[in-house]
Amino acid sequence: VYARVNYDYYKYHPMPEISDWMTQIAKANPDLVTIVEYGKTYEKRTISLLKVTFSDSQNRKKAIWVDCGIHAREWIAPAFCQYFVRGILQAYETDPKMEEMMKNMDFYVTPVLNVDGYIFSWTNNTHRLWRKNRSPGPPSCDCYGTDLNRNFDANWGTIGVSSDCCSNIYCGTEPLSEPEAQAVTYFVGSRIDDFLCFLTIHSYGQLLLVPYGHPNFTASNYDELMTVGLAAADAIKNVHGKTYKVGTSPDILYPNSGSSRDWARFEGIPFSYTFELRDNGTHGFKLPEDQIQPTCEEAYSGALHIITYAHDK
Ligand code: ING
Ligand code: ZN
Repeated sequence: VYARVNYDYYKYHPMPEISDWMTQIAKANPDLVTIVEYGKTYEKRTISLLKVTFSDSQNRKKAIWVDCGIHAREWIAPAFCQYFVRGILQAYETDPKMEEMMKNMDFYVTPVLNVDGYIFSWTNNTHRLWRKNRSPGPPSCDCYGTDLNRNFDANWGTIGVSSDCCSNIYCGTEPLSEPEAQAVTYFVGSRIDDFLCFLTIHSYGQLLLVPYGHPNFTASNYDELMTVGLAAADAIKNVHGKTYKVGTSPDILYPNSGSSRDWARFEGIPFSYTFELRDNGTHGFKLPEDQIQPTCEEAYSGALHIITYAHDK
């Protein structure tokens, strides 16, 4: 049985409160939830995820990946990951389909991947819109931070990036120069064949992006990714009427390289998507707290559509 913890899911929380929440939810649900520490940030903080699964089962399971907070300022994303974990735990109690999925699959959820950046974005209002991690640039450059979603080993450095370490889309000195990108790559890579879904959560723009960000590459299952993505967008719309666009980033906005989504698909994970949550630019990264609940509700519905499709296939 799922034991709830006292937490306001409809407010933004600083990192220590999110870490406490992780500890509490694991402690309260020892048969369902464990904390896995799988990396260190540049500033030597621990990167942790919650593994959610029905733990009696002995057989080798499939797996689902969800990460939030790869970009510091996108505060709605960590809020979503926490809502998502509570959601699947609650559904496990009441919904036979979720029980079945939790018996067959491990859910790996990282509430905050870019821990240093997230903390920095909370330190004072001047840093609220920080995006990157907090590693210093090369000796020739005085700025801080690499864009972690340009640092993965997927056509690294080729398009939609900057080599200027002061840029918000600085891709780093080489693929996986950043410990946060390494942590995801090595953890997911260690059981790559088990993963059915790789969902990486951002804001804002109300988009579901499919691989690839590089216009010269097309995913072998592009048609299926689009069909499933469009159905997920329908599921999202059915909750509060919000429209999400579905497509590759070059088709919808502009190309990019080195994203975790593209890396995951190149490695063979079939259902790899970037979620860009609310809104469409009215509030942007500073999404008001009264929109946390509806945003999470609709995105949960979209994510569950993709996960259920992948499970049933
Ligand atoms: N957007 C993502 C980024 O890494 C993206 C994904 C890429 C969107 C290219 C559109 C075009 O830039 C955000 N908001 O971080
Ligand atoms: Zn982002």
